[in-house]
Amino acid sequence: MTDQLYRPDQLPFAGPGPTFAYTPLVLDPGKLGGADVVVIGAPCDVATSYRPGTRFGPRAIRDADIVGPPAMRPHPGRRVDPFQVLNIVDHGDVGTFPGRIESIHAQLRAAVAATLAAGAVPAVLGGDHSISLPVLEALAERHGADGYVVIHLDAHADVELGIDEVDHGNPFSQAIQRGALLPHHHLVAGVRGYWPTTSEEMDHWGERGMRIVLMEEIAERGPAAVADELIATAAELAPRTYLTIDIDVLDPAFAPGTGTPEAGGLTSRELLTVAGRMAAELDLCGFDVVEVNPMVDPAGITALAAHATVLEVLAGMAARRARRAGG
Ligand SMILES: [Mn+2]
Repeated sequence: MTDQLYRPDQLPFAGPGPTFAYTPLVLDPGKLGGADVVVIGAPCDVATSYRPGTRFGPRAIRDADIVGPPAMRPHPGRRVDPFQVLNIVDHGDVGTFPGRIESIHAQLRAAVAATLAAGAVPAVLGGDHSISLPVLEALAERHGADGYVVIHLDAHADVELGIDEVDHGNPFSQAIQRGALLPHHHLVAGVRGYWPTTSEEMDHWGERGMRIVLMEEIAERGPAAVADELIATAAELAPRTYLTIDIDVLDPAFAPGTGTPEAGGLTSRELLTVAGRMAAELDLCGFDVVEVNPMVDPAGITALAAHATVLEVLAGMAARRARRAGG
């Protein structure tokens, strides 16, 4: 047993680079059958408005693992190991020459479609937030726009108006415009700061039923009460939920490594609790963690938070699965 601890192929800091939590690498989309969760990296930053570098995000999130193989990460609170309960594989990264956003999006949409066709849930590692658009398109194609809800944790609502081209500030208004998302199925929480989510946008989308929870409201009511509301609303609106987490929903104290940081956000602890609950209490049809930018991430703090968030969501999903299997 002692020897096994020191096997060089089981060290978290050595070797050719890890898959997510050292799960099996399955590059062939035709071989995803039997998987419950498929991790897909989307190393894209061409849609970024301010500090670029999220093309290095998926690698940084995978590298933030401190345990090493095998894929075994028991959650101490939930008493469940997601890697035992769920068959989780890593599909590698989609990608092409960095400037070609349409090609990157097309590849991601195909990878998500293959994942859904295999009956699995995509876990997408970003990448700038534009990558949520092809994911939502694949989800709508599979489940219908009325078949899912988006819970969106972010400092920004990402619903710009009047911009035809896709960028990381409009994946959700683009998805609505393309018929892939219903406006009242878009529940955003954590919005703050001065990167414009304008009053005009707030009014426009508010009139169409979009729920935009400002960070101020989370601070007043508490994250648990807001999570209760979002979970209840999502469950009422559709049978499944897509959870999209822009790491900048965290305060820059916890996530400085991101393109457009905004002071006054959630703590890592609050995000872990809220995201884990959403995974445990709703049927997730997929999730993403985006906007991790290791180029401006001292000590890898942000990647660490993103990695922990992914694990927490997986543990929540596993707890739900285990509870249901147990009756
Ligand atoms: Mn954001």
